[in-house]
Amino acid sequence: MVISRRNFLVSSALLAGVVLASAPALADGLPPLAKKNTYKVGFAQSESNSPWRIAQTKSMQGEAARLGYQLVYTDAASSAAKQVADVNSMIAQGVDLIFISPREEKPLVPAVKAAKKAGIPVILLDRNIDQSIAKAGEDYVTFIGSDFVEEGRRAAEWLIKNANGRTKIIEIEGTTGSSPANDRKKGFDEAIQAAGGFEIVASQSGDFSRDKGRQAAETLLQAHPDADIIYTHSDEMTLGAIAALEAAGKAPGKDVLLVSIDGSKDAVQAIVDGKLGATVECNPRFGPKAFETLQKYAAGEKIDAWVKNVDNFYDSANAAAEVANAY
Ligand code: GYE
Repeated sequence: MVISRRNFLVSSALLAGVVLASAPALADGLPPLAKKNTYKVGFAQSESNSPWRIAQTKSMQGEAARLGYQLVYTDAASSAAKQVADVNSMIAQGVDLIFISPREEKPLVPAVKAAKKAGIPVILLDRNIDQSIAKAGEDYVTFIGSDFVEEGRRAAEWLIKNANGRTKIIEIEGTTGSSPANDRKKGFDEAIQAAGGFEIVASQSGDFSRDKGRQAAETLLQAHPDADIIYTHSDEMTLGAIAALEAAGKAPGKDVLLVSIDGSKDAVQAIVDGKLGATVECNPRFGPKAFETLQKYAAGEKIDAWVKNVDNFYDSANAAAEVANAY
């Protein structure tokens, strides 16, 4: 087929029109979201390896179903590269908005920017991305989640009051490069240093997983047999550390004091059983707040850069009463 000059010009203009329609003039602003009765929304989950993740996914799916919205759900199976591909496929499917729980702070930044470029607003859930290269209100609408620095600080404050002469701490960190691992370390380490009298004898990642937490605890307990405190950044890793202690013939809660973060049912039960000292809740129930934020955004309301979740706290004073309410 021979394309005439006129046809060529018309089709170029059409093409330009199409490109403009799918990528509105955003300049520095965020992509708008039309007010509609129903939406097709993406949720790019990072992994499903803990009760925390499962509770979060359930809360998102439950609220989407309640509202009658279509939810395109993906599970990155602990791979930041897969999560980037998942977001790109949601962009290709033309969803109205994408919720992302970014596994790590840096690798998800290009995916967030690609969504903006395609005219799709992004709301970050539970973990943040690197604030030196991406910003709420510019690259994404907002971050909904807990104050992880505060969570680490609360764990330290409980420990400072309840250590009873114990001083040598093993710290088991979350996923390297994730915002909760960075911030829970910062909050805890700073408060412990300020209190004085404690020593963090080793600090190593357990990737927020029960089995890797168990392995890290096993290795670090061998290298530091005199450690008498274990702080981990998540309950799954704490449950792994409890298993490692028991395998080494030590009594968790007595020989070694444990303090944790997340507030899962198994961890609250471990407090009732006297094996775990305390756990700072990290609230995983995002659904209602996530979709309410979407609706506010569509209505043109101003959204704060950080929509904070409120966290509970469990120790021997309330664990028995609260275990039924924990996730
Ligand atoms: O604490 C941990 C999970 O990102 C805040 O991720 C979340 C953390 C949660 O794997 O257990």
